[in-house]
Amino acid sequence: MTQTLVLYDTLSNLPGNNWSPNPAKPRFILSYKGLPFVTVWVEYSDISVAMKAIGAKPNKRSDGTDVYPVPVLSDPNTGALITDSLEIASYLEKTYPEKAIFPNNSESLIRDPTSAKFFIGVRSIDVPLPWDATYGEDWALLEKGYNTAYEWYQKTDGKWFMGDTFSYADIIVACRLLWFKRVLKEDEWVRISSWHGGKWAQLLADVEKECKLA
Ligand SMILES: N[C@@H](CCC(=O)N[C@@H](CS)C(=O)NCC(=O)O)C(=O)O
Repeated sequence: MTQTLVLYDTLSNLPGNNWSPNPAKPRFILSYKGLPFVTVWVEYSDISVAMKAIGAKPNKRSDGTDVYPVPVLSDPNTGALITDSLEIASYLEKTYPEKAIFPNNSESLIRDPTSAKFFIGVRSIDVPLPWDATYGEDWALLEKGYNTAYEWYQKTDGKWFMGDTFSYADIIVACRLLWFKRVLKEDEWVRISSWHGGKWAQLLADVEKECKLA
């Protein structure tokens, strides 16, 4: 029987805690694959010290210094301790291949620099907090990112990024949306929800349902 995996995530004052987009990605995968897991919630200010203390590997900041972020996944079934949402996704797919999240060799697509278009598009959805009245221009940028993502979604017949095939790409998009939904003021989320005929609120709801998190 599979032993319970441990996901390290960061706390919030929101009901249910869950808000941060990168730790949300492994949460969606664990739930999608039906793996038993618990969450250890870490105060944002304690993340670095706490993750170093459990022996997690650091990531590199752009200036080359170490950072010890969440998510981190501990798997007592194998002894693995993995840092970084994409590394965790790879690990889970390799170790628990049932209910694939990288169908059609899409992991190499996400990792391949020549396929960066995909990733840049997903990243261009990313606009830093805080969201306030000065966001006029960034709203335009954000909407542009979603226009691009919408075009990609329109290129297939099904509701997922790969048509009828659910994949990690949908989880990435959904986790960004989840973050917006959780941290933005309600009217700001309503604004995003109104784009493309309600596509984004629907996609988030669909991915939550597919991952049994709804
Ligand atoms: N590339 C990492 C980024 C993770 C990340 O940015 N984590 C934030 C919380 S969402 C963090 O732990 N920051 C801690 C810090 O900066 O000290 C991933 O995808 O997992």
